[in-house]
Amino acid sequence: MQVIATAGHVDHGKSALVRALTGMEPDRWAEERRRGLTIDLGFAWTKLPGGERVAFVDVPGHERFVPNMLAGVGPVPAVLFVVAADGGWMPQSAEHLAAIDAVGIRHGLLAVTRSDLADPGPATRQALDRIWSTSLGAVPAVAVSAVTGSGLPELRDALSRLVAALPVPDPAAPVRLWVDRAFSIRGSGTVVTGTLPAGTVTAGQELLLTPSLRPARIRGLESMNEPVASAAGVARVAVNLRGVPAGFPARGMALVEAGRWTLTRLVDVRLPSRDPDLTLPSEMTLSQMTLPPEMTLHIGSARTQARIRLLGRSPIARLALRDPLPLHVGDRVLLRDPGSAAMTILGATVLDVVPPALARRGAATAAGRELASWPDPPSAADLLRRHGFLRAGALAAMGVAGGPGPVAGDWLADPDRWAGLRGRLAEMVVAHARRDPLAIGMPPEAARAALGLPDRALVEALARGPASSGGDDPPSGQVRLEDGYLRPAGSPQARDQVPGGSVAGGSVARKRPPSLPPRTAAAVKAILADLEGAPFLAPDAGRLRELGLDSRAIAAAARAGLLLRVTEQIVLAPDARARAVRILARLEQPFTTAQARQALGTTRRVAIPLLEYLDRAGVTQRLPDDRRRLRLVFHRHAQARHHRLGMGVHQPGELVAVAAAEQPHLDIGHDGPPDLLNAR
Ligand SMILES: Nc1nc2c(ncn2[C@@H]2O[C@H](COP(=O)(O)OP(=O)(O)O)[C@@H](O)[C@H]2O)c(=O)[nH]1
Ligand SMILES: [Mg+2]
Repeated sequence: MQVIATAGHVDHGKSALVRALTGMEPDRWAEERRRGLTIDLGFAWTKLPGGERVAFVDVPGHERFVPNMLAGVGPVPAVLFVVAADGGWMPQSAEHLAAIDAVGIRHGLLAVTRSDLADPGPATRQALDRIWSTSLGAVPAVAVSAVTGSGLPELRDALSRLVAALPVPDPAAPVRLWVDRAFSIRGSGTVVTGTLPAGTVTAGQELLLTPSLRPARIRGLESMNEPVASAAGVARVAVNLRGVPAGFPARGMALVEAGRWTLTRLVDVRLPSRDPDLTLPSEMTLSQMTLPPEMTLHIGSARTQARIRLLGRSPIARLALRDPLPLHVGDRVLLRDPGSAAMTILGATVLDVVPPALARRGAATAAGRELASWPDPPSAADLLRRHGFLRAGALAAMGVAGGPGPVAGDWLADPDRWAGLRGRLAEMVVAHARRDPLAIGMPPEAARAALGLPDRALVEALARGPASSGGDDPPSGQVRLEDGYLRPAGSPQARDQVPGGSVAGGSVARKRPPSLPPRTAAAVKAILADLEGAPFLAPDAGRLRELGLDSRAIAAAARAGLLLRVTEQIVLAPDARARAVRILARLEQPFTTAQARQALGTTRRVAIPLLEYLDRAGVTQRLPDDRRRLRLVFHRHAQARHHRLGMGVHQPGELVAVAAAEQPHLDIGHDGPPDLLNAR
């Protein structure tokens, strides 16, 4: 199916022609029929000789009803341009043609009507000459009479050829159905009609009604008065909506698919660099022409007011819309100045539907220069260059396909911007580490804010580096992300300075520890040597002071996985916890503090905080009588592994030992119980 709109001056025979072609009455209103004047859009359809079905949107020709005409022409792919043989080229002939050109309609046909009243030759030549230089280009012309019927078979054949040559739109394209009529039917409820230019609507589908974004489910669907389960554009459709009160929908609203359009009040557009208004000399440029500060913007069946700001001396303008519209990059919008003496109709191409603010001095001029160099329509690369970062979903909602793969999550990045940021992040992290060597590293959130990035995941992706980085570190130095902090990659690693054997194996070895200043690393080495023979005799305050291990240094060493910090002042080797669990598992359960202290070979000064630490970690359970027992704890991974290995029955202690030994180091001094253990 195809949809064709009529166009042409009032009283030139548009409605009569549609009536003759379809046998249907396009003038729907009693007032229209009484006055013999089309006021609003009319709809009629027929089958062409080739079997193709075609619907006509019959528009009013009178200058007072140009907005209605634009609502009808907005979404259609082709026009039937009508000129009366006895009337010739008239003001609304010119205005309609300018509108068609502004919308960018490329397919059409000229019908010279009332050819029973005058020689159609002069009017045909006049019209073809005008049409030729517009988006319609060269069109076939047919002389007809709606009264005698002469020329009608030829016109039908020409329409058949026109329809056959029209492009078939993508049935998977995003749905945007501009409402041109809304009414309610007793028993059915709210109905809206429109020309579906592309995509598919289906009964049961949920769409959103703009600008409110009110959800509206399709209860039923008709195309040309016949119920259908679905309709693919191009089609005339009547949609029965559920969830929308009668009287709510109106012309200019649109039914759209969620997530596939950008509802916006601000757009950057390209104006024609030459004014198509035929009343101005054609060599006059926009910069010489004074645009009114405000014009009426039309797209589809919608119209709203647009404040216009030219960006520098370019043909680029920023439009601030009174009402939000569902738009895509590449959309054609029409700007009209109803107040001007000389009619002004401009077609503009939407270049950006979420344009960035123009805050800096000179930003407008720079933006104008940049956008003027963009192709029509702009590509994903153009938009990414402007925005730096866009979510894949946002780009899709702009109607822009393609683009590079995401750099993090669903974030797309401009390749140049991305490369530059990697260098800046490295510099920042190095500077941060130099300022504060004991710091755990730079929080990614701080880096995100400093780089002005929209999401921390981008910082983390920058730190991970390009997937295919060669063996050599770039000279600027790279960054690594460890334990949730950013550190320079090239810095010496504290762990290398500690005897390998004294560092706990397993879980700690999986992580790359951050660098510690040499003094702290040496102190840790000394502590671990002290603990070699008596693993639960924690160094006392004097020893810590002597080694220069203040609470900051202890915290840094604990984060690096080199020490287990039981409390601020009680530190053990990182494997102390797993060792303690193994020892306590051998005791009869429950056990007293004294029994535990004895088995661990330590003092009350260490035993009590250590047991409390194990309580918090969910390893031990303190009973009301102050005794403790090991909890029956299943670590998810341990449990999974047991199942995988087909292990049979286990003693509670054994399971706990497996679970606890598999825990990565937990510094739970401040944060309470960790969530890594799952008590059952
Ligand atoms: N003689 C003659 N009259 C026509 C023809 N087509 C339309 N008319 C008359 O011209 C007038 C305007 O026609 P109408 O279809 O309403 O024009 P519209 O304003 O372009 O829709 C009406 O009185 C029609 O009867 C035609 O081919 N021959
Ligand atoms: Mg009419």
